[in-house]
Amino acid sequence: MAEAVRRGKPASEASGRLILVLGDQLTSTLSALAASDPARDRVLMVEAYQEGTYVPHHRKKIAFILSAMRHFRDALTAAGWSVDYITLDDPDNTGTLVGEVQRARLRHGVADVVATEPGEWRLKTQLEAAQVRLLEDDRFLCDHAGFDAWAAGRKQLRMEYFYRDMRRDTGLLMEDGAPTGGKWNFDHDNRKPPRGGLDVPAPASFPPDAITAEVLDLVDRYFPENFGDLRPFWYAVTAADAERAVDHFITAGLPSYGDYQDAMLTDTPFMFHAVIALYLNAGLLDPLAVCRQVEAAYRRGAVAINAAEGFIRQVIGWREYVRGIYWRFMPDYLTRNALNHDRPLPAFYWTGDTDMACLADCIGQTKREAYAHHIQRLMVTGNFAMLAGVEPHQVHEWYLAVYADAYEWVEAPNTLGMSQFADGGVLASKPYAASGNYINKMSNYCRGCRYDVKQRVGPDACPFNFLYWAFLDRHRDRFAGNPRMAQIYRVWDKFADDHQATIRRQATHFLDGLALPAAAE
Ligand code: FAD
Ligand code: DLZ
Ligand code: SF4
Repeated sequence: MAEAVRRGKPASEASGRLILVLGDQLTSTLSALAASDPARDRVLMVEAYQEGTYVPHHRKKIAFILSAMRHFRDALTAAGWSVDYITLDDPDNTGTLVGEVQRARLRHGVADVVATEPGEWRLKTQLEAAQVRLLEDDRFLCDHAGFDAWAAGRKQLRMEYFYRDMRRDTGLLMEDGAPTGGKWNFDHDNRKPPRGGLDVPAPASFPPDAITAEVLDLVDRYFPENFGDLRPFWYAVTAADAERAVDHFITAGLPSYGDYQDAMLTDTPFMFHAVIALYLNAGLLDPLAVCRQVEAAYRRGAVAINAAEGFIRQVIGWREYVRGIYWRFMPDYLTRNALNHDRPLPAFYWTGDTDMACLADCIGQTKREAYAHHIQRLMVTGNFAMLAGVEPHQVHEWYLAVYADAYEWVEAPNTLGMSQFADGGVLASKPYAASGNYINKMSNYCRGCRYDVKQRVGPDACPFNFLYWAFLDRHRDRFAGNPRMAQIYRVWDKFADDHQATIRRQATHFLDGLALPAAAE
């Protein structure tokens, strides 16, 4: 990494270079632009068919990226840059980023191509092989060297300690070197179950303009087989509108963000969440600026400390931490399968067609909106895949495809590490496995479900229940010695032998009966 980054030359030594700007690099201060000169150098942006299909990205996600790219092209042009913008339907478009870099080199007689490093190992190796010089991505608060220095010599890379250092570094919610409110973490206040009559705001939405309308037609034509509903399309596609979405969140969602961070309600996809990860990750928002706005809301008394701290922890803590983990452990991270899971992903992940109400709701909204909030991703779809023993790489590809905010640097550690325990405990000290009881406590899903969350076995038993116990039983050798799991194994050990046998049998029968996607059958 550092090798590739160091190869960047200062602008004064270069002339007439090409600057490749990727679909998630829509930031006017991007390192590759800052190191170049609009009077001499030329920007290259490419709508690449391959980038939309190497996993079947959600159609809303593709439309978001392409429309935001086109708006960014216009902003660059207005700022004096020459931009080669290759559209998806350009008859000469080779369909790949590297193919378009080579064509642009020939077109302009330029060998020197520079880019800010991509957020995916796959693309980084492709660009390096094509002799594209990569500059460090300085849109993050913690660079690669900073993360490595933090990680060096530690046995365990726990997010909480990383987060405290980020608070000290940024000064966010700090008073004379101590955390505001006397505690680093107010997570204990952030686990309220949902209650009836909650007034949940809708996220800010933006009607498609002419550029977006054209992109929607293009996506319809080029990606008919991809996952998800394209319309209605309501995302922001410019930095200015993304900032409006932040303002809206701070007024409407943030006051209840902390309290109901883990709560889930049927047909209420966004709860009090910010719905800004797609904008942050595409470069339309600056993470530190957003956190400073949230801190300011706390300081003027508009929101409580548990809301402000909870939000800031996600952005300067988790977001930066998972990026550090990704680059530190790639490329082998992607192949990890510590629990040796090997089942194919069930077909209903692509359709939402299941009797399990919690999964049907989370997958249904994912299809419609390319969005689910953290607890839905972790404790419903992720939890089920792990309890069912699904091969983690298939789970990873699903998450990478279906969410508008998904790029590998952030998606893979969350999926493989946090939700599937496939990294063997790099990220989490114990698996996020839970029975139906957790889902029942944190949502109203079970009330409308064909299964009975109170039953462990039998024809009406909630599948999360018998799958949970069968999972713990299967992985006893790995987890029974974990002090945080000892109590739960004591409960299992008190079950009668025939009850344990019934649980095992029902889990196997249920999993063997799950429909698989056509290709896996
Ligand atoms: P909010 O809940 O409002 O949080 C505010 C911001 O904090 C988010 O916008 C995001 O930038 C950041 N954040 C919160 N949690 C995390 C986290 N665990 N890791 C990194 N950033 C975080 N997030 C992605 O941005 N892209 C992904 O591809 C992605 N895949 C995930 C896969 C799984 C299995 C899980 C369990 C989580 C994943 N997350 C991912 C983290 C989290 O679910 C999303 O960031 C969040 O749901 C985005 O919605 P929001 O903007 O409303 O977030
Ligand atoms: C995800 C995506 C999609 C769907 N399309 C494009 C594209 O047409 N052009 C482009 O430059 N980038 C696209 N991307 C983002 C990349 O696939 C990749 O995920 C990120 O650039 C990694 O940082
Ligand atoms: Fe999900 Fe089980 Fe509740 Fe049904 S009963 S909604 S399957 S947790």
